[in-house]
Amino acid sequence: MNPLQGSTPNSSAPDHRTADAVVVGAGFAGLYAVHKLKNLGLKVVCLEAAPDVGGTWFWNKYPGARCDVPSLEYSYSFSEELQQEWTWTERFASQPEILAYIRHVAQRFDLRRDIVFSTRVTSATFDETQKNWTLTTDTGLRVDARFFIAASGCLSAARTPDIPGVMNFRGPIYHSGQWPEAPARFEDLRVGVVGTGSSGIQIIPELARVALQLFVFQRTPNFSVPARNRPLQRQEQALFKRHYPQNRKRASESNDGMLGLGAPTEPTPSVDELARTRTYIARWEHGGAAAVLTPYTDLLTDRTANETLGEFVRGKIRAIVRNPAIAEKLVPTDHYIGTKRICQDTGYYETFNQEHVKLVDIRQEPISRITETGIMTSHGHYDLDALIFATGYDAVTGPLLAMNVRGKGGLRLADKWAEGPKVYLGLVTSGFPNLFIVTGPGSPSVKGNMVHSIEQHVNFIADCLAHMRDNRLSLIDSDIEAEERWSEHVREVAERTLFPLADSWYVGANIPGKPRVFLPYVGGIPAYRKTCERVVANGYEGFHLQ
Ligand code: N01
Repeated sequence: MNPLQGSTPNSSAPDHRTADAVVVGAGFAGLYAVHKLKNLGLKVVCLEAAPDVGGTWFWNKYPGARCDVPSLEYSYSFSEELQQEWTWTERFASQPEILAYIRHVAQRFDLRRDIVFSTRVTSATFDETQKNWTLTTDTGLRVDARFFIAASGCLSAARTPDIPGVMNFRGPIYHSGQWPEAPARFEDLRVGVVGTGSSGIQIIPELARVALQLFVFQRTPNFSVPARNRPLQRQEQALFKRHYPQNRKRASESNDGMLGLGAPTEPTPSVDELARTRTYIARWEHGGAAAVLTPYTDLLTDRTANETLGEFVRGKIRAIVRNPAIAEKLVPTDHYIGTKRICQDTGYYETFNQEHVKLVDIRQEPISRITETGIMTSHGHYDLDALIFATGYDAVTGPLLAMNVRGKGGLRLADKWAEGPKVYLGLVTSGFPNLFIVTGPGSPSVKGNMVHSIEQHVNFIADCLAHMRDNRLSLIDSDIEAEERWSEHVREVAERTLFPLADSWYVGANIPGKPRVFLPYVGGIPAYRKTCERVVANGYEGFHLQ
């Protein structure tokens, strides 16, 4: 018998399936996992909560949703034909275009037949006797599989704050990360947006175009830089495609998996203030978060260096927003620039120069409750016809814990991670054999080009499964000490930077009670990849294979 294949006999019941691998999620990660594992000859079932493929790009249909990684790079590299045949229209792709691309991939590689849509996993339990995972779902479907590939995403557990009275509101309520299929209408309405992270900052300028009045309820201002999105010229796209493999390789050698403007080589003190400001201006004009954050080596490790850029961007905000009192409210002062995920916008700060847009600083006037007709703050009532929460996610660990995962001896993942996640290489957590997490905690994931990191992880997993098949191995777990050492390394690397200082979702600060642990690995994609390669070269060092 092939040791990778599940031992449970196939059931004829329509609500019970068996597979070699069950993949949860049909976004970029899940689709590629299905493709790779099928190519290994495995029987794969993919479970997806949404009615279609796309993952985050299915759910985030809000006005203005757009990627902040250049479209030519935010795409799969595994198929030269695919990357040659697809045409991107803009420098930074919009949500509809990315979703169309993902649908094309699903079609082109015939992946839909392996996906069960509109099916949310409610539990995942490891059976030590059978050496199988059993996943149950909200539709009654049960899947037994030897391998469980969690491709459930880092930013898929949307979070709506528990504000009193929210159920009473008579108008429509939206969450940016759970946007409905049916078109939402805001023309001539009085609209409230709660939250000014990346999502809110994209939604707000779009709504300002159509809403009668727009009220932005801001708790903490964020740094945002202009995207300077534009149509892609046919020639520049053709040139890029001509050198696609080389471009991908160069990108994989950068810390964030993107080409950008090249890796910085010198720290801020190596140039005088005038030269530095010129560089900051050039980067600001070039546009894109990555360009603004990467001219010098010490911007995310040294407070003084960071403040040179922070002050530059604060100056830009003050120059754009005409009312100085409003500008001051929009200027971030509670964190070092880039230590919370920096936002990328099109006309965000300019929006506040419009008469019908009002910034409500809810630190000065806290929201007391939501009423049938709007939001009540300590200062008064804001009449609203529609309400949008752009209030973020229980990031990275949230989607995994939501699946109610139980490993060996009935150990709950939630209990194992009560003090924070421990995941060897961000891929495997001990006590949960044959569970692979794609872009899990402790891997570069959200700190770079996600598609790049997804491909690297899925390739690692597929190679590992091939190795297991070839060596007649059926179980993989991580060594508890290797996992501890890796978690410690992830923490140490983060401590060398300014990242842990910010109250960001990177440390779980947005979720009450979530342990404060820096979740992604910030040692850079090349260093991470080399570690993975070394682990494999040393016979899967740090893993237990049986
Ligand atoms: O979520 P966020 P997001 N009352 O957590 C506020 C990716 N992404 O969906 O800072 C009032 O960043 C909260 O305020 P505060 C990207 O990685 C990428 O915007 O907690 N306000 C904050 O302002 C991004 O980082 C793209 O004080 C409340 C906001 O809600 C990640 O997704 C686009 C509140 C949440 O900001 C998440 O971004 C979109 C409350 N009770 C998203 N609770 C691109 O590629 C929370 N807030 C461009």
